[in-house]
Amino acid sequence: MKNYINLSDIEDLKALIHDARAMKSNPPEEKPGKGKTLGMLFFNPSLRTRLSTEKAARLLGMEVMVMNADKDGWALEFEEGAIMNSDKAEHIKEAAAVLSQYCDIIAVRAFPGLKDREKDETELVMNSFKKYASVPIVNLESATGHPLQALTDAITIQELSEKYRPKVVLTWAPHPKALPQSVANSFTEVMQKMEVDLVIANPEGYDLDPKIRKDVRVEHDQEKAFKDADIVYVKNWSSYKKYGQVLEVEENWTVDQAKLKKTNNAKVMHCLPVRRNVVIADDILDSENSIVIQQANNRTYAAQAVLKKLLECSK
Ligand code: AN0
Ligand code: CP
Repeated sequence: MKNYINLSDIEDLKALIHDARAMKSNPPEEKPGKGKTLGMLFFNPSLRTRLSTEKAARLLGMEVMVMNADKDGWALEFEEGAIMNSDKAEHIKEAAAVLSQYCDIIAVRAFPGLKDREKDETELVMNSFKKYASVPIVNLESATGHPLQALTDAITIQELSEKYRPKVVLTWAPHPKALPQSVANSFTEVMQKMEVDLVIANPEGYDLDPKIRKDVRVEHDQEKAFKDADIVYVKNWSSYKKYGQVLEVEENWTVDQAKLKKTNNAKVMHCLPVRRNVVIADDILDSENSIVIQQANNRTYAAQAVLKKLLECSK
């Protein structure tokens, strides 16, 4: 593994999940990150990603530097050949090269603009760091994906898989703001690599990118999708078709206990942060059905497995 930008950077998902779970149950003594530095750049807010990745790096013995790049750094120019006489003070060419002098791994969070689909799909920020840095790049959630979250979700589902092939439903839920499709995309991708029966439930107009969905069953009736589900993964995303828009939805898609009745007493997951009683009702989040805290805890071990792999591969 040279970078961790997409799920396709994982060569052996089973082995990575196994390694993460082994480090969770039996914290290793050795510090493969001793003398190495992780630099993290955030162009957007974060609680879990920032702190779990820092914790993971420290568990490996690494030093950590974090920067709120949007607030504290120079505004970056990404365009090749730009005449920089306006508001952008520094080009990514210098920024990424300089960071590579200080860091052994660079991790970046950069959400989509959600205005121009083609532009977002070029993953300009992540790919520019990859192009101009000389050290591995980790995606902390980009325009189209959140692979550390997806690895976490795969670990969490494997921890509670009593069944050989659980039924997993990824359901859209309401949210007042336009959110990226990144979490839903990466979750869909990682579930396609696991032994699960995946169904995606979303209102009309909210179908995810067909290049990512492939042949996964999409249901526009949430109640029907929930039947006999073992795991319900709740997440909002803005429309892919009417790109970045929050569309009018008539039915109630908030997930509550009444809706879980149709399921096989499903465990409920969400990447967090979650808006209570808009996305998921209190009666689930405060119940035994919710595993969102266990899920968030696994962020540390997912990041630890990825950073360890990158350290090994860049030796
Ligand atoms: C972000 C999103 O939906 O992509 C981050 C989730 C991990 N969520 C919000 O902005 C609320
Ligand atoms: N799930 C997740 O990525 O949370 P943060 O946005 O708080 O990092």
